[in-house]
Amino acid sequence: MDLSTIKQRLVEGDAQGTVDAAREALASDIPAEAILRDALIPGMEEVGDLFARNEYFVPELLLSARAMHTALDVLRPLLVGGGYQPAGKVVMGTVQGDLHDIGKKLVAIMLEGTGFEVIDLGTNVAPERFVEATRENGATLVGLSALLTTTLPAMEETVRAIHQAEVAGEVRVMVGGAPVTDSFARQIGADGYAPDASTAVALARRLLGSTAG
Ligand code: B12
Repeated sequence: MDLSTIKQRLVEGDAQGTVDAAREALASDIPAEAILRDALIPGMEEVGDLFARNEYFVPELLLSARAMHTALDVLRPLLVGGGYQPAGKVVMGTVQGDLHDIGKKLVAIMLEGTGFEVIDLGTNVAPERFVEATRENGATLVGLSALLTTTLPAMEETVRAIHQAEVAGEVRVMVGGAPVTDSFARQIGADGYAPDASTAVALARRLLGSTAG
């Protein structure tokens, strides 16, 4: 099974076909990381391009997103694997008003895979819920995701709420998502920005290292 078939089925929104193709690829010793990096992520990018060109609409996006989630569920245990030392507790969520969660889920999987404990609050998460969950779980890192330019203000508000809460000083905030940039992250007072899931892991390590002691 080649990677282009997996990608093609994801673009077609065929969840079962995507998972079957991914399983066949795994059985022929293609690593889970390669399936993710070289088939699923480029597939979602293509779906995004089709949407931008008005060739795909929301129902097609939903089908491909469902296929992506189903495939991620199959890959997750293989990506997580490993038996690493717990590296820290991270609260993750997509900011209020925003329902996109594929990228956030990928970041969460990569963090789990490298030994972090992740509390995933899901999508459309209010600023106070981030503050509450951080306190309840004693997390020292919060990851905020936003995919819409219209929800960037909610990201800013959430960073402010976390920094104003009593946990301020101990908790670091990292941000990401397609419309987020390094300069926007700095502008809203976030502690770090990463453009993708693997860079997010390096960032999380750096930020938690800097809060140690
Ligand atoms: C799938 C999708 C949907 C699905 C979401 C399903 C789901 N469960 O997530 C559905 C159909 C629900 C949807 C709805 C909408 N969508 Co939409 N959607 C997309 C699409 C095609 C792909 C997003 C995606 O999953 N990418 C794949 C992942 C892997 O990439 P990613 O999310 O960027 O994540 C990576 C990095 O950004 C980073 N990252 C992400 N989060 C975080 C967090 C941290 C802490 C860190 C460090 C890093 C990080 O790491 C990730 C992994 O590498 C994008 C197009 C695109 N190319 O982005 C449009 C897009 C985001 N959607 C768009 C729009 C307009 C909408 C709707 C308003 C459409 C409508 N008219 O109803 C609604 C809004 C709903 C809402 N309130 O949120 C626009 C946004 C335009 C803008 N600038 O604001 C886009 C860009 C499409 C376009 N070209 O116009 N959408």
